[in-house]
Amino acid sequence: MTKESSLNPEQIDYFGITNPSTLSAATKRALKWTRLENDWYVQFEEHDLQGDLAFEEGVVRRDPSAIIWENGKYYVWYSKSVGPSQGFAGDVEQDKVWPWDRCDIWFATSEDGWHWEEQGVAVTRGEKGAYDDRSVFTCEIMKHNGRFYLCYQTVQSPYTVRVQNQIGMSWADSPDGPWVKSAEPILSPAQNGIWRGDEDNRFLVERRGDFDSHKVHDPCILHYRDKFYLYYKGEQMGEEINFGGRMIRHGVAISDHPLGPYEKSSFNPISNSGHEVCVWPFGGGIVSLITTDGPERNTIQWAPDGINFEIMAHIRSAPHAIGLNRSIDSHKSPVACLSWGLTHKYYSDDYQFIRRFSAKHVSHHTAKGETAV
Ligand code: AAL
Repeated sequence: MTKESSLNPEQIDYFGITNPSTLSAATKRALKWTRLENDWYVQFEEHDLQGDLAFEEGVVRRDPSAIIWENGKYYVWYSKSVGPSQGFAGDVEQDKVWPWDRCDIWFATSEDGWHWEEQGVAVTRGEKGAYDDRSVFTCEIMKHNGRFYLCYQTVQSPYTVRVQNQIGMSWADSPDGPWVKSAEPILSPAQNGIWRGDEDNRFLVERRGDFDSHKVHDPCILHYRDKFYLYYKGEQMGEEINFGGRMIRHGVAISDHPLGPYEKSSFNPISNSGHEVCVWPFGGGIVSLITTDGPERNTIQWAPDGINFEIMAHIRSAPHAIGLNRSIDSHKSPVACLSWGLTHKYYSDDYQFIRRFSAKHVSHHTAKGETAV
């Protein structure tokens, strides 16, 4: 606890304290703030795109990958499906249960990042009986040593409530493909939860198991410290609501080779808040934008070792499912790589479309004609 005697005149002046001998609980907390500079703050805006990625009636385009610059243009990959979703009440063998069910991974290119041309399908669902026969979706791109790696979520049919989601991978020597698929998933849920009964209900459990006992989602691989760090979102069997949001956590799995095998870190979970994974290298460590769920939602965090994250900034809000612009040098400043990229927006529960975000660093608040110091 801060003692009044330990306060110096600068602190009293900076925090505008009326009487140092009667500090409120809020002021005692403020005196413990470790970061007073603004280098990690951003404010976001969202904008419509032009061309093939603009909203299209009856079509789902969502969860854009990172953007990369190749062959004189930007490339992005994303989940694409058509038609409305029926949910889980009907025949899950025949129906489309979610907008991200019955997806393939498509790609588009753009010279200016505003006007996009859809180029076609990159990775399709597998043959009947394969681990990815129902949907391939929510992908991320990595270029390493001249080769392109797409990792993505996979589901095997039937898409029941209790079905597990895994992570698959394809690779190619050109961003235009052709893509070669891994024969097996590169990451699977922990197998240590136990369902209660046979009802297709994900909230009924004997034991929850690890934070990723039900689904592994939102993969993103970064080449870091001579290894490959696969960051992902875990969903747990018997998930609960906590702090007004879903109980979503992040983990990391590490490999010597982009194709794996990936070993889950013993430190998992490495975040107890967040949703879609959004990570980039900076300052010798890894930055993570934590959105949507958990008590630490709307924060920007940094881990000097890629694993032990601390909160660097609380921000007002953040776009969903960000596809970062990897052509920006993320080492320039903590939030440089957020200057623009892609996101998705819900037109309705059935249809989502891809948009562009921009973000600016917040360093002053001035009126028109007023000068900041
Ligand atoms: C997204 C991601 C994953 C989920 C679904 C599609 O926001 O977290 O991709 O499976 O929603």
